[in-house]
Amino acid sequence: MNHANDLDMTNAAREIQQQGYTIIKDFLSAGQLAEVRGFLDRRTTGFTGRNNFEGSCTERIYALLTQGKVFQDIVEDVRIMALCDAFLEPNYLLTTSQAICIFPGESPQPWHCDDAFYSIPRPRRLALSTVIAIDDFSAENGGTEVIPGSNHWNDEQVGGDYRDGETETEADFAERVADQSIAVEMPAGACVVFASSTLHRGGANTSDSPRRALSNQYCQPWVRTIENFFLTVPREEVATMSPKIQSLLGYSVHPPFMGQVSGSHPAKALDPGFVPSVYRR
Ligand SMILES: O=C(O)CCC(=O)C(=O)O
Repeated sequence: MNHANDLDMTNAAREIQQQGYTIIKDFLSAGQLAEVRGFLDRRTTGFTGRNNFEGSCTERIYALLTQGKVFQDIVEDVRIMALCDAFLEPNYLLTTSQAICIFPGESPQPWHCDDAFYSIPRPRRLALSTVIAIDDFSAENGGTEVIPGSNHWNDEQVGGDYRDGETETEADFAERVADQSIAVEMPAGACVVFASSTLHRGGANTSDSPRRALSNQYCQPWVRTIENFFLTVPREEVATMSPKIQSLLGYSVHPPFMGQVSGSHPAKALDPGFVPSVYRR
């Protein structure tokens, strides 16, 4: 397995293009890792997901970038921005920002890709996902599993269950790909970056400790985002964030006019007292 580890993301971008994923080994600084761990120690409640995708033994904290500057710094890390620049069109968006804590006893997630809900034929380039290890990832504790090269698969190869449930069950699919998948084993602080079309899943946690991770995902500027950050992040708070984060949250225009607010640039909506022109009398 190759490891991208420096500020030059050329090799990492090539790996994502060729095999569907890359690993940035020393992604978080020691300070960032300690800060994230402190937050998760205070904030995880044991509240778990509502289905086998979210995970019945998995806790997720969404809109994570609202929970401190450290999370915003991780979202706009220069290495990830370089990969987004390489894979996505200018004005790309943050589509989700979450913590994923897989507790002992969790079963594997269904195999999936993070762009399954966009009805555009595969292969496609719609988004880029990151999973950042907050604990060491192993095959036993639920380290992310990926199917190398599956970013190149077409709709037929991916099978039915992930589109319409008609041609192949989840169990049949899991059996078909069993000898093609690998568990990403990486130290805490490392980050796996993959094309959203790469098939992957959170693994089963058969260990006796949680496997904690962060996942920030980025999408093309012309698709709908998973999280609706316009409603989760108050505008006064967005106004305190960096211009890059503001743009990632949708306070940008994708030319010629996607994202406009009553004919104005959406960044104007961050001025206190902004009133969309349609309401001005
Ligand atoms: O937790 C993981 O390792 C992967 C999670 C994932 O793929 C997802 O929730 O979409």
